[in-house]
Amino acid sequence: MLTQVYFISDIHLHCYRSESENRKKAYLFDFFDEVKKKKAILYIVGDMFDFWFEYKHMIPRHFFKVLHLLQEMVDAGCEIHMLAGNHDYWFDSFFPEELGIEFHPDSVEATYNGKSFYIYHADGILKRDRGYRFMKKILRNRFFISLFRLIHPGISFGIANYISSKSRHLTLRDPNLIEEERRELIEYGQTVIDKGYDFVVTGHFHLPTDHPYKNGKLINLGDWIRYFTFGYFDGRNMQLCYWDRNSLKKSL
Ligand SMILES: [Mn+2]
Repeated sequence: MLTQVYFISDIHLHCYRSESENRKKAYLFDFFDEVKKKKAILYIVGDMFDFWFEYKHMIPRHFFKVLHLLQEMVDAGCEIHMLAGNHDYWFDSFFPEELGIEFHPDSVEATYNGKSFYIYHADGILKRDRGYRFMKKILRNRFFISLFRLIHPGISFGIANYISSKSRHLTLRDPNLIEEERRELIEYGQTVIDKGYDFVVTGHFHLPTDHPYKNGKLINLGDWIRYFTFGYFDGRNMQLCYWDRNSLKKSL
């Protein structure tokens, strides 16, 4: 049987309960179920969590169920890869050691059935992201991380919740800016495909995109806030799919 690979990103799971959060989780768990049944490969291409910061001895309780399901998928024979996003860069040894999930702090290159993939959250690739690229270096600095770890989790996760509740980034985006971002993202994908890859899979932009170029494609995975989109490689072809939200199996 041909290797099947699923890709998902930007789920932005929050550390609080709400109706929309419960709905998002219900859809996500159904999606996980499909991947598990197929014993497929899954790439989580960044920002699965709206905030993840790993302490040495503890994990955040609100993510217990999702972590448990990931472990069940691994036990069932799925191979799972977790890429860093800009909201959830601060992973340590928990995913590889406790869950058997490979963590990738940057981009990943892989080949399945003769097709080559370049997989990247793709934060900081835009021309206007210069300031962010500088911040990224600080935020990923080992010394900074060890200082941040001294903050009590009640405070650090509290701050993260406060910031995400104030963030209106997604609802206030200027449509012109969105199209400019999509253009630049497609250009970026073309540059990578020109280097010899078949498929470029990105997250971060929340702009569902399935753009053929040469013999390959640039895919932006959209998100699980508004679009509920995922990438699916059936062994030969890659496409962006929309999760069927009418087929909810679990009760909300
Ligand atoms: Mn992101």
